[in-house]
Parts: sequence; structure tokens; C-alpha cells
Amino acid sequence: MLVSAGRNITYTIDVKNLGPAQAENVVVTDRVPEGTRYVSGGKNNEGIVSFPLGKIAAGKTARASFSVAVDPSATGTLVSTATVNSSTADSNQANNSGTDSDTSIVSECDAAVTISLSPATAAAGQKVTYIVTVTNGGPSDGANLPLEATLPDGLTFDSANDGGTLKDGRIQWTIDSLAAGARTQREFSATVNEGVAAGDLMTTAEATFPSDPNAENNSAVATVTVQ
Ligand SMILES: [Ca+2]
Ligand SMILES: [Ca+2]
Repeated sequence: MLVSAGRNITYTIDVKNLGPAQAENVVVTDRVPEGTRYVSGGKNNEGIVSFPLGKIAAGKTARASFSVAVDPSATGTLVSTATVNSSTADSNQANNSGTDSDTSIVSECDAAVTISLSPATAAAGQKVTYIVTVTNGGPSDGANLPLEATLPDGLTFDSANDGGTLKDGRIQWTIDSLAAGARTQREFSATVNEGVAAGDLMTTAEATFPSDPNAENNSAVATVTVQ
């Protein structure tokens, strides 16, 4: 299964007593997986979660579960091994533990974009500066995040900071890293062409983050009015 960095995951452990006797003093233990922190369920003692399940009759199953929060920066896979012990003699020790090792951590980042410009009204030959602000609403830390802004007809690109380049009518950046909850800004400027008709020129800034849970706030528009 998949889990997003920064979100919680719940592990469920089923213990079946294959018999023939009732199992007494059954205790399940598990370890808080690397890359996560304990949230709830069982009793946590420095990363070892234990569940005193008491008695389990022959043929019956008891269930234990606990939740952990995946670190916003975690990557890779989560591994969790649960082990059961009982004071009753167990003829087969080989089946007393089980491992979940196929939970992959994915990135999920909620981009929120705004754009401002100055001046809002410009004449031919005048330079307009745009500031794009992008926030990572999480839950995951992001890396190598694409951000771009369209350059409308009537404006000529001047420059962009942080490695922004003009390609196919868009100023494009890659944000190396942006932690969950953090925000960053990129700036570019363009000059109003000679002979442009009076009216509004619109620029759209848009961020494309992985598994963005809310597409509504991924883009924003700024308008310069040509005199
Ligand atoms: Ca056993
Ligand atoms: Ca979003």
C-alpha cells in the first residue's frame, strides 16, 4: 500500500491461537517503524509498542492496532514486525511474528500560489515586476517542484531570479525543496512592447506539486493594464 509522508498510518495485528490449549498472558509487541513517530494504540515504551491481550481461547483471534505519523521528509518503504509471546507452551515458534514491508511512502504536497505585480498600470517601454509566492500546505516536504508563469503577448521577458528561464512562452523554475508549511517566492520582470494596444495583459502562475490534494489553489492570475 501507499502512505503519504506527513500522514498517519494504522497497523493492525491479528493473533490467532491455533490451539489446542488456551493461550495465557498473550503479549504482542511491535516497533515504531523507522521514519515514523508513535501516535496512539497499545503502550509505547521508547519505540516499542506492546499490547497485553490476556487470554486467547483455542481457535480464536485477538486484534491489536496502533497508529504512527510518517515524517514529512520520509521516503522509501516502512517495515513493521509484530511478535507474539505467551506464557503457554508454543509448539511452533516459527509463526510467532509477521512483517509488513510493502508500504511505500509517497509525496503529497498542496501547492497554494499567489502572484502580485508592480506597477499595475504601465506604458510601452516600462518594466513590470512580478512576484510569485508558493506555499507547500503539505502534508509532505516537497523536492524538485515545478513552478511556472505565462508571459503574455505584448511583454518581453527581461530576467528571473533563482534560475528561472523562459521556454515556450513560460518562465519556468524548479524549486529544489520546500518543507510542509513553508513558502517561497520567485520574481521575474518583463517590459511592455512598443505598439501594444491599451488593455489588460494577464499572467498566470501555476505550481505542479506531487499528488496535490487540492487543485483549486494551484494557480493565480495577475493583470497589468497597458495605458
Ligand atoms: Ca506459534
Ligand atoms: Ca493545491
